[in-house]
Amino acid sequence: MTLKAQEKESTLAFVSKEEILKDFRVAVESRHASLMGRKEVFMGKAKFGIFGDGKELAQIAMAKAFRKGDFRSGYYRDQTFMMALGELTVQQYFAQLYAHTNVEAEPASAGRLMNGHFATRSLNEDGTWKNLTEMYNSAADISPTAAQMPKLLGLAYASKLFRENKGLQELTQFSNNGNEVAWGTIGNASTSEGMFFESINAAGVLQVPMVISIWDDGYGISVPKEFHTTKGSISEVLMGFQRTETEKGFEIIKVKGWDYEALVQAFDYAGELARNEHVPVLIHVEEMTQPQGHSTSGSHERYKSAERLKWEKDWDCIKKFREYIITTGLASEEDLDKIDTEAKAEVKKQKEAAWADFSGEIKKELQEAVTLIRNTAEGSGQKANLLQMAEELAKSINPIRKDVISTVRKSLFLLRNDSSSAKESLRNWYENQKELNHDRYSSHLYSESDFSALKVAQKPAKVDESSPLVDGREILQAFFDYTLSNDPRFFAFGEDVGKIGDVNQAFAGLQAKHGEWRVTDTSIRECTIVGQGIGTALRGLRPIAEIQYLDYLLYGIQMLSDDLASLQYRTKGGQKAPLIVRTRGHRLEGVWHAGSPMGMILSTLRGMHVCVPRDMTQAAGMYKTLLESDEPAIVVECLNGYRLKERLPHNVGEYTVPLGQPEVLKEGSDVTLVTYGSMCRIVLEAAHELEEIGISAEVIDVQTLLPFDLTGTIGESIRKTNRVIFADEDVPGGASAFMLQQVMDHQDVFRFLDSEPQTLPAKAHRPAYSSDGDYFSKPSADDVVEKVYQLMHEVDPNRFPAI
Ligand SMILES: Cc1ncc(C[n+]2csc(CCOP(=O)(O)OP(=O)(O)O)c2C)c(N)n1
Ligand SMILES: [Mg+2]
Repeated sequence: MTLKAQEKESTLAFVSKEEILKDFRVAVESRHASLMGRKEVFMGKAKFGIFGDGKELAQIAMAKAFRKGDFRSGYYRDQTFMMALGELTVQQYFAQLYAHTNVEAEPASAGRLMNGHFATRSLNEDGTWKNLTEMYNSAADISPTAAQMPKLLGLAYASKLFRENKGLQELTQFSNNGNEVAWGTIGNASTSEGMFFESINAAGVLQVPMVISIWDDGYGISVPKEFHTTKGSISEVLMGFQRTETEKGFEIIKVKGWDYEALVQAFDYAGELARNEHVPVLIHVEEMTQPQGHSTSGSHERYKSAERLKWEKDWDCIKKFREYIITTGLASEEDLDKIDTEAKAEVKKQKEAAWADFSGEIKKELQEAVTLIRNTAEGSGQKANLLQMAEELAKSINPIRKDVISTVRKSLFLLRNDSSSAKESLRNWYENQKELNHDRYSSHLYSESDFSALKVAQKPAKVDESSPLVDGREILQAFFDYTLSNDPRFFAFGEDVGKIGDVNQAFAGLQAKHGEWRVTDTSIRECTIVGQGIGTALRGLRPIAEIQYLDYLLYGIQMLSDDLASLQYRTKGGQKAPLIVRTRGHRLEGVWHAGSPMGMILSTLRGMHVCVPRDMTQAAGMYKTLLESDEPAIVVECLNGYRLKERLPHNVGEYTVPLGQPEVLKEGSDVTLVTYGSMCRIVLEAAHELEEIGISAEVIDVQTLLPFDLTGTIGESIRKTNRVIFADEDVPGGASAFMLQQVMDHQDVFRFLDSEPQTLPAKAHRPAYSSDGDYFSKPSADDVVEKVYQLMHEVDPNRFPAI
C-alpha cells in the first residue's frame, strides 16, 4: 500500500521551518562526514570505510518518529539517523573510523569495530542497567548482512510482553506499557537472506511493534537488484503479508528516498501504528543512491552504467531536499549554501579533533618508548642498534600502537644479555602497556561486573534420604515452577514448550499455571528463537530460549556466535543480553538427533558459558547460577536423562552449581578419566568394571566446558594418578582435544605424566541410527574399559597382559 496523501495534510503543517533547516544541516553534515571519511581511508589514516551517503533523508525522517525507549537494530548505513538523534557526534564518528580504543571517544565499540557499527550504552560502568525508557537505544550492530533482523524481532517482542504480561508493569526502567517501537534497517540486497524472511514471518505472526525499513539503492555491492529479488522489488514480493480489514499482517509502505514530505509522513504514520496498535510495518524506501559507491574497497564506476551514475547524481536525496526547500520558499539558495559551508567547516573541525585525540595518545606512548629505548642504549653492547631503532620509531609518520610495541619488544630482545636499570624501566613500561592493551583489545569477553556468573554465591543442594526419588525432568519442572513464581522477568519459549511443556515435559503444566506469556510456543524457527531471546534480554528480561535438539542449534548458532557471544566484548561492556539457551543432546540414535558437536560450540561461542550437566539436579543448579548472573549461556541437558530417577533437592530453585568447578565422581589412583554429560554414567560404569580387575580409575565430570576447570581439579588428580584420558561423544579433535589442551596449557601437568595423555572420542562420522548404531559410533563402557586396560598394559604388561 502506498501511503495515502490524506493521512496528514502536509508535512509543512507539523514540521516547522526551523526544523526543516536543521534537518538540512544534519543531512549535509552527515554527507561531508562521508566524503571526508573516504579521503581519510585513502590517506592511510583509517583501514576501511563504509558510509551512509545517499541514505540521509529517510534516516532523518526515521529519527523524527523515534522516541525515548525505542530501539534501533540496523546496519552500517545509519550514521545520519544516529546523528539526527544526537547519539553520534561527528567526532565520535571519526574516532570509530580511526579505531580509537577510548570508550569516551568511541562509545559504540571502543575502537573494536570498523566504522558504521552503531550502539548506545545500556549499562552503567558497574554493569547495572540504565533507565532505558529515558534513552534513545540502539542495539550493537554486527557486520553479517541481515543478522540485525532476528534480534530486532526480540526487541519488538519485548514491547509485546511488557504490554501484555501485567507482572512486568513494575519494570518501569525498561518499558512504559510496551509503547516502545523496535526500528530496523536493512539494505535491499540483504533481504534475500533467510533470516530476513524468517523474521518478517515471525513478526507478522506475533504482531509486534517492529518497523523495518529497507534502504533500497538498487544494488548489493556490484550486483543489481534483479539478481537479488524476485520482481526486483521486496515490497512487491511481500504483498501477501499486507494486513487487510479482516486479517492481521503487516502494513507495507513504499516511499522514495529523496521525497522529504512523503518520508516524514511515512515514518510518522508507521511509528504511531506500531506503537499504538502493535502492528508491524515495512517501509520500502526506493530510489536511494550511493554517491561514493559501496565502500572504500572499490569504485562503482566499474559496474554501474553512465546512465545509472547520472541518475544517481540527479536523484541524490540532498539535491532533491535542497530543491524542495527552495521551491517551497523556506530558504534561498544562498541560505542553504551558507549552511553547507558551515557544516563542512564543522565536520572538518570535529574530524581533526578526533584525529588529534586518537593519534595524540599513540604519539605520547611513542615518545615514552623512544626515550626509554634511548636510555637503554647507554652502556649497552647493542647501543647502535638500539639508537637506530629508536630513531626509526621517532620518525614514523602516522604511527600505530603496533609500531611502538613491536619496537619495544625487539629492543628487549636485543637487551637480553644486559642488566641495567634503564632496561628494567623499559621492561616495566612494557608490562604496564601489556595490561593496558589487554584492556583495550581483549577485555569484556565475559562479564567484568559484580554480576559475573563466576561471582554468584554458592549454595549447595540439600539432598538426603527423605528427598523423594523422581524423574529427572520433574526436578527441572520444580525449578522452572519456582523461578516462574519468583522472578517476573523470567519466561521460556520455543518449539512445543507451551501447551505440552516441551517434548520432554520439563514445563508440563506450567503454561496452564503461569500463563501463555510466560511459557510460550513458537513456530519452527531456531534462528529467530535465538534472536527473540537476544532482543528481549537486551531489554532487561530473562528469557530461556529453547532449541529442541542440540543438532538444530546449527540454525541458530550464527546469531549466537556473531551477535550474542560477542556482545559484551564488542561494546566493551556497554550492553549485555543474559540469554540462556536451553537444549538437549548426547545419546540418542541417528545422524541428526544424536550429535554432540561440542567442538563447534566451543570454537564459535567464546563469550558465552557452556554448561554440560550430567543430570537434571546439576542442570537446575546451573540455571540458577546463570539467572543470578548477567551472562549468556547454553545448557546442554542429557537427552536420555529426563526419565532417570534422581533425588529432588529440598531447596530446588535456590541451590546453585558453580561454573568452572569439576566434580570428582569416583576417586582412584591409577588413571584419571575426564568427561561430561551423558558420558559420565558410561565412564563410571567402566570404572567400576575396571575396579574388579584391579585398576583404580578416578572419574571427573568437568560440568562446564566454558569456563573450564578453574579449580585445577584435573591437574590435581593427574599429579596423583600420573595418567589421563579425556572421553566424550564429540568427533576426534573436538571437545576431548579442547579439554586436553586446556589441561596441558594451564595446569602444569606434563612432568607428572607417566603415560601419553589420550582422548577417547566418538567416530568422525555422525552416529548411525539405532542402538547398534550408537554402540558402534560412540564410546561405550567396553571402549572405555579397553582403552584404560591398554594404557595399563603398556605400563605393566605382566600384570595386565595383552587381551
Ligand atoms: C552474511 C554476509 N554476506 C556477505 C557480506 C558482504 N557484504 C557486505 S555489504 C554487502 C552488500 C549489501 O547490500 P545491501 O543489503 O543492498 O546494502 P547496501 O550496502 O547496498 O546499503 C555484502 C554482500 C556480509 N557482510 N555478510
Ligand atoms: Mg543496496
